[in-house]
Amino acid sequence: MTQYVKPSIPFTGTIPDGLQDNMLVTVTGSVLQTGDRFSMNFQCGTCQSPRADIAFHFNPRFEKGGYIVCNSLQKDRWGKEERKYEMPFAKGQPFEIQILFRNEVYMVTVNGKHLLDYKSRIPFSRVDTITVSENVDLELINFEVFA
Ligand code: 9QG
Repeated sequence: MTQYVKPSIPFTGTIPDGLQDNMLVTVTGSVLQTGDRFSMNFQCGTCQSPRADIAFHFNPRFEKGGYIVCNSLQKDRWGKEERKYEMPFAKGQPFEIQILFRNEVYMVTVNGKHLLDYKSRIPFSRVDTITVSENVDLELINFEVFA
C-alpha cells in the first residue's frame, strides 16, 4: 500500500515500511471554512496514554495573520516551538503539501513552494505513523521513495 485515498479525518495511518531517507509524502486536500488550525503529525506509534512521541508536529494556525507551528512531543511534553510566520493555506482552498525526508530533516513544500525545514529531534527510524487532525478534507496521502 503506497497511498491512502480520501482518508477520513481524524486520520491515523501506518507509513509503509516506516519513515526513511528519500521518502516523499504528498498530501492533497482542502482546508475547511471552519476552525482556526489543523495539524499533521509524524509519530512513533499510536499509543494514547502515554501519548506516542511526535517527531514532527506541523500545525498551521490561521489566527494572528497566520503562521505555522512546528514542534516535537517527547515523553508527553512539547519541546521548543519553531514558528514560521507565513500562511500558504487559505480556508476553503485546496492544497498540496509535500514532505521530503532526508538526513533527519523534514523539508516541507506547499503548493510547489518550499515553506520550511524542520530538523528532526527523534530519529526517522522510530517514526512509523502519520496522523491528520480536524478542519481539512483529504483527497490523497501518497508515499514514494526515491533511489
Ligand atoms: O499549545 O502547542 C505545539 O507546540 C500547544 C497546543 C498543541 C500543539 C503545541 O495545545 O496542540 O499545537 O496535540 C496537541 O495537543 C495540539 C493539537 C501550547
